[in-house]
Amino acid sequence: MRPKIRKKIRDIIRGTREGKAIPLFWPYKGKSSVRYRQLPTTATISSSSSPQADGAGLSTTNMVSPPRCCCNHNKDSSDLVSLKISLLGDCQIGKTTFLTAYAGREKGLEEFATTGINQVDKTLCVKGAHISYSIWEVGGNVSTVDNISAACKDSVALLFMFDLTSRCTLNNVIPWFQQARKWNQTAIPVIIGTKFDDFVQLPIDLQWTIASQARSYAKALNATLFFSSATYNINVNKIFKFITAKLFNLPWNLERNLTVGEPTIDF
Ligand SMILES: Nc1nc2c(ncn2[C@@H]2O[C@H](COP(=O)(O)OP(=O)(O)O)[C@@H](O)[C@H]2O)c(=O)[nH]1
Ligand SMILES: [Mg+2]
Repeated sequence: MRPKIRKKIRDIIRGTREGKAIPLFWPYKGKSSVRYRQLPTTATISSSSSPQADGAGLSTTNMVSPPRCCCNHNKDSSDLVSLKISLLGDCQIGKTTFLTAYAGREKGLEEFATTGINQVDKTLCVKGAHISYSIWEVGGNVSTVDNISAACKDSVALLFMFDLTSRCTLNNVIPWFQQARKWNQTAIPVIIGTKFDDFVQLPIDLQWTIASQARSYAKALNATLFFSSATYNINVNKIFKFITAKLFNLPWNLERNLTVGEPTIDF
């Protein structure tokens, strides 16, 4: 990676981590080292069983606390709130990397290959209460109705992911959304464009085109849109913070970012 690009990624990361508005425009000039990718499209998903609606009716007025733990771990688990969140999208778009960046260790790959579902738990403390996220990843290349329904049922949020450097994965957000909604009509929908670090190296007009399409999809599906990079930890924690704040009606404002060359946040 060129030193200039590395520096700009560092600037973005610094700005994003500190939660500041990023004062930088990213007019990437010169020849791009990143090519727009053609990834294999998702295996066709056939639907046969009858869908069920599901959701969660949670509300509280606490504020999301900083990552530092504030809980009494000797307490029993009666104050534990479990939240199931599902990641859906084509294969090779960065779901496992995103999951691992947020929650750490993943289950054995062998198990994932067999079941087509990767599930990781992460417990947070919010003002003394334990919140346990159970995050489910549906593997794009081995998706069956059974594992899509298993992941989507009871989820409080559905994260539809695509690779910002692969247009077909963005197009496939629509069929993923349609499949998931058969099993869960109430979960918070979030669209996540992954690999933002690669995306910002594409020509600016291409970035603009992809960002516009992603924003139209998000609007049409009534979803919140985030561009993220798991590799550089851009907008990973923020997505889970957004979901938590929305579920519990917490006083936390998400800032919209529509500047081309910066990690988009739109709602
Ligand atoms: N540049 C870049 N590559 C990424 C990022 N996230 C994942 N990748 C790469 O994308 C490929 C597929 O990632 P993986 O998490 O296995 O995708 P999955 O099949 O959707 O779970 C791997 O080579 C990752 O290293 C990212 O944020 N930036
Ligand atoms: Mg994976």
